[in-house]
Amino acid sequence: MSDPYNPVTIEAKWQQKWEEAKIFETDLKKAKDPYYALVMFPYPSGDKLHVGHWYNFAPADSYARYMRMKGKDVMEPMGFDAFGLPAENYAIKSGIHPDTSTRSNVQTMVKQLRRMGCMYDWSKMVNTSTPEYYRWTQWLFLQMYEHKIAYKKEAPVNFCPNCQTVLANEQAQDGTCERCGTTVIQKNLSQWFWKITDYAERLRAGLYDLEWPEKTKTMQENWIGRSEGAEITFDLVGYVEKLTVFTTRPDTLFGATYMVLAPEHPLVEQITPKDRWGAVKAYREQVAKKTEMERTDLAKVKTGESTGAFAINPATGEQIPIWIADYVLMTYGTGAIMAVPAHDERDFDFACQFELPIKLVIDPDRDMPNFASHVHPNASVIISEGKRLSDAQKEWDQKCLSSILEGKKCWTGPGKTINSSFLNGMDVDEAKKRMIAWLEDKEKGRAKTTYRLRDWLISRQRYWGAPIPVVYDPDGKPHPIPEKHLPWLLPTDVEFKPTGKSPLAESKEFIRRTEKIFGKGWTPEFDTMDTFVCSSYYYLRYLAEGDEKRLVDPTIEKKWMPVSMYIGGPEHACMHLIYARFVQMTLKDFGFVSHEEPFKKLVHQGLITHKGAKMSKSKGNVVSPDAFIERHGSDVFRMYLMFMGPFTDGGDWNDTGIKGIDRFVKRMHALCTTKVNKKIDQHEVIAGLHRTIRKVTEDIEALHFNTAISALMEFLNLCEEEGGVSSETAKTTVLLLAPLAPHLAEELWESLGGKGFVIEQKWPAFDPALIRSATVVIAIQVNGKLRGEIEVDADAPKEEVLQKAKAHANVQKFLEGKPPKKEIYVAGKLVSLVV
Ligand code: ANZ
Repeated sequence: MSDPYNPVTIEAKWQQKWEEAKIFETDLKKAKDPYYALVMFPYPSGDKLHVGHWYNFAPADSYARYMRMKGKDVMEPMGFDAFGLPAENYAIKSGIHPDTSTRSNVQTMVKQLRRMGCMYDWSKMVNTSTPEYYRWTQWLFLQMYEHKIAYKKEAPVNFCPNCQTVLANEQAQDGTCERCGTTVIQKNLSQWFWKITDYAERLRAGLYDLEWPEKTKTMQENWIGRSEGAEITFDLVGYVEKLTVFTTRPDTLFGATYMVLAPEHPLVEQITPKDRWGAVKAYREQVAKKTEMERTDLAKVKTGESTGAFAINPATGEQIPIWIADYVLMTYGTGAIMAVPAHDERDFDFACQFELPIKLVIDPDRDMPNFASHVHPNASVIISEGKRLSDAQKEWDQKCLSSILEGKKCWTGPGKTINSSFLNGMDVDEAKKRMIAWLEDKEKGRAKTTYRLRDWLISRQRYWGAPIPVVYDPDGKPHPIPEKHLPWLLPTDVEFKPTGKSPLAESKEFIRRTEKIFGKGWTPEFDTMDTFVCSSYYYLRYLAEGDEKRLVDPTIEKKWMPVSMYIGGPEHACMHLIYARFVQMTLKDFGFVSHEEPFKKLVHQGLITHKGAKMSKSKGNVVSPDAFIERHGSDVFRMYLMFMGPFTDGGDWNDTGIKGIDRFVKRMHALCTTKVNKKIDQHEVIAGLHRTIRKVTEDIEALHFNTAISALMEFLNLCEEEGGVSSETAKTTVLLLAPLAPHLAEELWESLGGKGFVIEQKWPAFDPALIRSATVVIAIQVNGKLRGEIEVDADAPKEEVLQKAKAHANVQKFLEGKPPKKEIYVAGKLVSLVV
C-alpha cells in the first residue's frame, strides 16, 4: 500500500520537478499555436497573497493548463505592478525605503506564488519599479512626446488632500479618491497629459468586436461618452468675439432664453461690465472651492451670477442675458451652454431661481406611456380613496400637462416642435437635422460629436514612480531627454514622504546629474508618472524577455498578441482597461506593434464574500489562505475556491466546504493508488468515464470549474461502488484532474506509470457513441398495444426496468390497478405486459 495523500511533500516535490525541467518556460519563437494566458498583475504590498489573489490566479491557471493539454503553446507570465501608492504607502508606514521594501515584498510574493503551483514562466517576470522596466515607461513617454500625444498644460485637476497628489479623472470617479476615499478637491496646476481624446472614437468603436463582458463594455462606452449634437455660435452684444456652445438639442434653439458660461470661462472677464465685476469675481472664488460632484449635483439649489452682458439668439434675433453658474463645467463641450429652461431640468431650476423666461418649444407627446417620468419637477401621484390608479395617473398627467403649458414645469420628453418658425410641427429628430442644416447654411453652427472622455493626466507629485524624462532649459522650456540617457534613474537621496510638492525636487543628485549632462541652469522634471502608465503596456514587456534594444520584437508581438485570455477584476473597467487599449493603439500608429487591441477576450472573476460581505480588510472578514494551505495543500485550496460557485459569480467562503474537497482529494488519491485492480472496466464505468470527459471539458471551457469538479466527484463515487478501476480509466481520470489539482495529478500520473509530466499529456477525448449507448429507450406495450416509453441505463437489471415500466402514468391507466398476468422484457428494447 502506498502512503496516504500528503500534500506538503507532494506539492514541494512537483514544484521542484517542474522548475528543474523548465516545463513552464515558453519558447516564444518556436511556439506553433500560441495561447497567451494573462492575469492582472498584483501590487507587491507588504501583505501576503490573499484569497482575492488566489481567486483570480488559481482558476485562471487551471484554464491555462487545460489549454495546454488541448495542444496550445501556452504562455502564462507573472509580474509586479510595483510603482505607485500602495508600495509607497507601505514604505511610509514601515519607514523602509520603497525600493528595499518593494524588492523584498516581490521576493515574498514570488515564493507564495510558487507554492500556488501555477504554470508561471518566471523567466519573463517583470517588476515595473526596476530601471530595466521603467526605462520603457520613459521610452513610451518619449514616443508620446514625439508624436504630440504628450503635452503640458495648466488645468484644474483633481487633488487628493490625503494622498497629497493629483488624480486622473478615472481615479476620482465619484468625487472621492480611488485609493483612500477622501473627497477630492480641484486645483489649478501645470501638468502632463496624454491626448487619449484623440482616440475616443477608436476606443468606442473597437469595443464592439471584443469578447468582453457586456457590462464592462457598456461602462467603457459610457465613460467615453459620445454625444451627438451641434456647436452653435452666438454673437455678443457690443463685442466682436463670439460665444460657441455645445448642445445635444439644436431643435430647441428657439427656446434658448439665456446663456450660461462656466465661471472659469475665459470670456467672462472680458464681457463682464465693471459694475458687475465684483459680484462675478466673488462668485468665481466661491466656486473654485467646490468639487465637480458638488457642482453637478442635480438636487442642490442652483447658484449663479448675471454677467450683465447679452448674446443674440441666432434663431429669434432676440437679446438674451449671459450668466455664469457652477453647473456648467469648463471641462465639457465648450464650457458654455444655451439654456432652454422649458426642456432641460437644470436650466429650468436655474430659471425658476433667478426668474428668467421659460419658453415652450416642444409640445409634449400626450400619449407617452410614461408621461410623468419626463416631467420635472415631478411629484408622486396621490390616489384619493375609491379611485383607480390608472384614473389617478391620467388626472395627474393632465395636471402636469397644464403646468408645462403654463411654464410651471419642464418637459424633457418627445413631442412636436412649436413656437419655432420653420421647425414647427416636426418631431425632435427631424427638427434637429433641419436646424443643423439651417445653422450650417447661415454659418452659425455645425453638427458636432463630443466625448465625455478627458485627456489622461499622467503626472504625479509623488516619489515612487518612473521619473518623467523631460528637462527644462534655463528659460523653462521643456526638452525630452534623449533616449541614450534612459533609464533616467529615480534619485535615491529623497525624503519620500508626501508633502503635496514633488519629492524629487529635494534631490541634490538629481539636479546635479541634470546640470552635468545638459548644462548649467537646466532642471529636471520633478513629477513622476501615474502607475497606470506602467501597467498600460506590461503585457508587451513579458513578450520582450528583457530585450534591452526594443520594447518588443515585432514578429513576436504579431504572433502572440492580442492576449488570448485576460482575467482580472471588474474594477479596472474604466482605468487600466482603457489606458492599455489606448497605448496599444498609439504603439500601432507609431509602428511598433501590429495589433489594434491588446485583450481579445476578457473575463472578470466573481467576488468572494464572507459572512455576507465582500471579503476585505476594511470589513475585517479577511481569511488568510496560509493556514488552509498549510493544512490541506494548495490543490485542495484551489479546488475549494473553484467549487464555491461559477467562477464569474464568486461565492461565499465557509470552512466546512474545504473539508469536503479535502475528502474528495484523499479518496481520489486512494482510488488511484490502492484500487487500480481491474483488467477491464464494466460498461457502466466506461460510459460514466466518457460522460465525465464530456462534462469536464464543456465545463472548463465555460469556466464552470465548480460543476467540472462535481462531475469528477460523481465519477469517483461510481468507481468506488465498482470496487476499483482499470489502469487506463484511472489514468484518464487523472488527466481530467490535472488542470484542477495539478500537483496531485502529477503524483498520481507517476504512480500509475504514466510517462512524462501529466501537464504534457493530451486532453482526453470522449467517444460520443459510448455516451449515447449509455441509455436506451424501452417501448412499453399493454396487451400488445404501445402505451408508453421509458429511458433506462443500457445495462439496467430486468427488475428495475419492469418496475419503471409499470410505474409509467399512461401504462398504469391500462393496468387498471391490477398486477399484470404476464411480464416480458426484451433487453434493451421492449416491455410487454398482459392483463
Ligand atoms: C440645450 C439643451 C436643451 C440641452 C435641452 C439639453 C436639453 P450630454 O448629453 O451629457 O452630452 N451642456 C453642454 N456643455 C455643458 C457643460 N460644459 N456643462 C454643463 N452642461 C453642459 O449633455 C449635453 C447637454 O448638456 C447640452 O445640450 C447642454 O444642454 C449641456 F432641452 O443644450 B443642452
